[in-house]
Amino acid sequence: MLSDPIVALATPPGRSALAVIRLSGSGTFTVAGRCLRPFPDTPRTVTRSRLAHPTTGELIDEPLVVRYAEPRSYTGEDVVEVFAHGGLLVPADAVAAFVAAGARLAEAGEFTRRAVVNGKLDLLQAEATADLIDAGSPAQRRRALQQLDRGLSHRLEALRAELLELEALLAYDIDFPEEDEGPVSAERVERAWCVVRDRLAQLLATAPEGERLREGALLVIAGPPNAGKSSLFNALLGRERAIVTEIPGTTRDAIEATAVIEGFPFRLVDTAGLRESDERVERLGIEVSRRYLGAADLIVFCEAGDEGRGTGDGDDRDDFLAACSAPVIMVRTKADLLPVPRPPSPVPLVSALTGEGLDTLKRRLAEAAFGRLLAGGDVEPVVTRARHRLALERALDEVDGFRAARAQGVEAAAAATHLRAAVTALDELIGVVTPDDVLARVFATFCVGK
Ligand SMILES: Nc1nc2c(ncn2[C@@H]2O[C@H](COP(=O)(O)OP(=O)(O)OP(=O)(O)O)[C@@H](O)[C@H]2O)c(=O)[nH]1
Ligand SMILES: [Mg+2]
Repeated sequence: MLSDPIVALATPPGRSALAVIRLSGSGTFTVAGRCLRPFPDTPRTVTRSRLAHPTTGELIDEPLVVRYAEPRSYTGEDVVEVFAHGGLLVPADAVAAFVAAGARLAEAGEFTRRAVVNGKLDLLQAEATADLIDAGSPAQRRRALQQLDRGLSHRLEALRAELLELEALLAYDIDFPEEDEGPVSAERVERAWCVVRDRLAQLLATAPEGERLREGALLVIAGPPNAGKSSLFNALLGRERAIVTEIPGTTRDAIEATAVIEGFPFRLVDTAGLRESDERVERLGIEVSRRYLGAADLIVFCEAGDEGRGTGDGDDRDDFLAACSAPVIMVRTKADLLPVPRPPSPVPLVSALTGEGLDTLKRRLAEAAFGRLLAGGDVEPVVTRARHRLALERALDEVDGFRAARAQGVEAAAAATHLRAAVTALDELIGVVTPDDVLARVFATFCVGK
């Protein structure tokens, strides 16, 4: 693994009070020292310095500088952090000066990658770092922090230890194959197996909501024309994003926007009203609606409350609902138009106009899309990426393979290879043994400077 000195701007370019430039690698102090006078002589102490180009000597800024000596740094290498003034020119000139002094521009995620390689972070923590930066809702932030705190890593390590114990139980069988009833009974192995299998399956069961938490739940608002879909969409977003008129067929194309509902991330989609139409553009719009409905995590089906069973044909609606694979929450819109006292309604009433029923609807949406996470609080670890899910599926397959092999009378040593394979899957997931291509895939999505 290369440890040559790298440099990057750790903050986004643009008008700002400060910009942070970071350097890491062996020889970093020498490189940085060519540009910074004075160069801090004590680690972890802020020093006021002058930053100049190493060859022209031109003054670029008067920044604050901190140096961290390896291994006590983010990357585990010698690191220098420079707090310069922000804007477009100063940070760019500062980076250019360090490059002229011998540093190389860092690749995306290269600092964190080095932290992983040097054992400062495991792979799950590295991913959590990226998740924390990308978090757009409180639930995402809390989840990322928990994973950064090794919540998921601890759980996986515990699972790994249990698999190794199960393997150790078998060792008796391997050592004393002739004995009918060895010191470890078959029931004991079976019990231990059940415990590990359950834990693996439980963790794997968090994947759908965990992945949804990272990406935002796709919530599609559907229903007949003029049902108040766009009005509800705007009300949930808290801004007038979609056009609303009294003309049925107003919304043609699907409109997508992100929203935080009850602290959870959602991708809201407003769609064209569903009806038979001879109009070409509208028909295309309805086709788009159907595609979104096919991909939805959750559907809100609107019917106007003031029009009896709704503006749509009841059979159409039932056909539509039968064809949806995602959970559907029915709502009656325009509740304010209903007579008071309200007629009894089996479905929740909402009014985009007065806000009535919106809080209840929001809670139901969060419950429907993230019920398991809500129930587990922030304590239970959750898997949030396809990478995690695939590794756990592999581990579970091997654990099942182990039991099947035992049932078929395969000798203990051979059956145990399944347990080994399951342990390897968990090791790769945590990042104990990480093949280069796994590292490359994980860090491909990082930003430069992280
Ligand atoms: N009183 C009242 N009127 C509403 C409410 N929500 C929507 N409307 C009215 O109903 C009409 C249709 O609203 P939209 O939100 O455009 O309905 P839509 O379902 O998006 O309609 P299409 O895009 O044509 O399918 C407009 O005149 C809105 O002002 C509500 O909560 N109360
Ligand atoms: Mg609309």
